[in-house]
Amino acid sequence: MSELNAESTAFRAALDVVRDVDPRIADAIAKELHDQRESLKLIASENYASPAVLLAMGNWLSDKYAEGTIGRRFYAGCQNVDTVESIAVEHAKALFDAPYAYVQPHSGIDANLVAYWAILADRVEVPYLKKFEKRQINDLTDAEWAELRAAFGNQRMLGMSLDAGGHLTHGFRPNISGKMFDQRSYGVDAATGQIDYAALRETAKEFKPAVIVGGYSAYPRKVNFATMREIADEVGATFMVDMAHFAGLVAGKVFTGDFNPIPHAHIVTTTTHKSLRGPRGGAVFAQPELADQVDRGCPMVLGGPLAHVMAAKAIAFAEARRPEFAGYAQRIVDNSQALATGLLNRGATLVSGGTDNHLVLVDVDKYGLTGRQAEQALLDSGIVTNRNSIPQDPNGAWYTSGIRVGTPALTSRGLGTAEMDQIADLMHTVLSSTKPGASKAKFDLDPAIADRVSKQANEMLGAFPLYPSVDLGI
Ligand code: DSN
Repeated sequence: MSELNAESTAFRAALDVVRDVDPRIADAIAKELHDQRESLKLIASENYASPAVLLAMGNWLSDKYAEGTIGRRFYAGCQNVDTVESIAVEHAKALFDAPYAYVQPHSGIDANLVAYWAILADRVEVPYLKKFEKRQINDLTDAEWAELRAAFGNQRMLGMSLDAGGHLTHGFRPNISGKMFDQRSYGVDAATGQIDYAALRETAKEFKPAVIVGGYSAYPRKVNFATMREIADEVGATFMVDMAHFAGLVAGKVFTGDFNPIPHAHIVTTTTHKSLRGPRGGAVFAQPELADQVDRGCPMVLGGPLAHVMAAKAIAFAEARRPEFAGYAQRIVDNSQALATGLLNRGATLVSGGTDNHLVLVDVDKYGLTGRQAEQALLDSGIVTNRNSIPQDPNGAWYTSGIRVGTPALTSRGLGTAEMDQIADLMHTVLSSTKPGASKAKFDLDPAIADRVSKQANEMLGAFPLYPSVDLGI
């Protein structure tokens, strides 16, 4: 028998150790790899992290509490966590050419909360309440907190509307940001489906927000962050960008100049697991004047940092600094555009008519379907997508009228533009063969068609093995 490579040996050994305690967990982990290998994954926010990223997470760094910041912890014995966090920060700053990075957030929501707190704390300290100027915000009494909350006064946020592609954490009620802030939305131009910067400027002038949030989770176009910063400056707002979805495109230098948020925003948040291909987690980048406030993220907003995940973030940032990552980032967009072209050629309607980034938003109302019906019909045919609102969505946020598809994961797997055209064909076949049913969730799709598409999708995937270096031997 030939010798196993390092990745197979490592994952097999890890599963054996886990199996000794509860085989069901080892089986579920192994089955997840099997299921991912079989799945045509078009979820725009998912990806496949490298074996090095995955392996960096399974170790005793997980056992250490390290609240605080590098070299200034609330616990003793954090020297190795300091090393790991320092290296992650070093790679993050170099990767994004950012003056400051904070790599502790556990998720994108956490990163946004850290940023919101930092923005509010920064804005209140000097301009609003002279008497608190010299105080640490953490040392205030309850009475002073009450006074401070009243003094914050302008807690207005201007963010992208949900149906235009904004995210719940950009000031919407199901998220705490919708309670912290009085939110107003900017949207897209009805004709172009693209951000209407003139309307955004007018809304900003009238609403006078403390914070303008750029970024999205379902907008298929580039955003001009230079213009948004100009607008923020005109109204005295802090400009924050949530680049969770497109961080990999910034890291890979596909989004540069006016479209790179780092030089234009006061503060930028991200997740690390989407187009960036890292572990699940978040990070914050900021201009130096906000750094002290961001550093208070833990324990102000976050629980103890996950040192094992910070180790994996360091590996992911290091991988993204390699020259080949730029090629990967460009292929994500090439694939997305090929998928868009393939769908358009077959008669689909796309929000904004195409894409500049990693995602495509299909208007399935044009197929006579709700997003819910389309999502399930595609899933039944072996194609994993998610339903999403589209601008002025007639079906609301639950059923929706859109399907969001993204290419970061399949690009990691090695699929290219020819396969994207085939996928467009498979998607169009399913969507045009599906008939709406008695409710917004029910539909009718000939099982023979679903079966045929599923087999074709699987055949295509067979040529692009996922984690080819990992053989679990089962
Ligand atoms: N869940 C992510 C997405 O799918 O866009 C954002 O939170």
